[in-house]
Amino acid sequence: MTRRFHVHEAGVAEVRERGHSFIEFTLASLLLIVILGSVFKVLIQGQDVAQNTQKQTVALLLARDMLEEIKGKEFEEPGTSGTFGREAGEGGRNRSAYDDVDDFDGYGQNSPPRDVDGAQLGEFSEFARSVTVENVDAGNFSRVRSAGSTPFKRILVRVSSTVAGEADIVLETISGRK
Ligand SMILES: [Ca+2]
Ligand SMILES: [Ca+2]
Repeated sequence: MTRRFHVHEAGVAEVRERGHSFIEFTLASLLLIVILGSVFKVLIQGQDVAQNTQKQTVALLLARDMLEEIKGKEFEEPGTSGTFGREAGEGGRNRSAYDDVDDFDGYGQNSPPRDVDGAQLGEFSEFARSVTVENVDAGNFSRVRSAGSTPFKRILVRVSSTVAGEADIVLETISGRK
């Protein structure tokens, strides 16, 4: 009897131990799922940040590319003074005939952006690029003056994403009559 009792005790102990093992295994599994969930979340967030940073860099390069192109032009139509806007033969999306900075005023909003000959840059279809040029006050560059009236022009290049909620990149510079 005594022996059988011991066997029974051992059996109960074994069942209890199995019960503990099962609970521990379940808890460990749940913990692992929670940890893996957090790890995946961090990885996905990291990927989003990296993609966003890459897009912002591309937008910045597109804006800088246009700004450099404009900065390489004359302050106003060669041989004139106080003129503003595109002259004859400088129309449309083809910028190859643009020779002064205000020729770019109102250029765009082009999505995708276009190269100097007006061809669409299809690989940047997620972006739109536009330009604004304004005469500004000689003593206060944030004050806009009528077109052609001052020796300073503010050039604004804006690159925006076609994806809603993403911030625009805006580059600005002041060009002065030399
Ligand atoms: Ca012009
Ligand atoms: Ca011109």
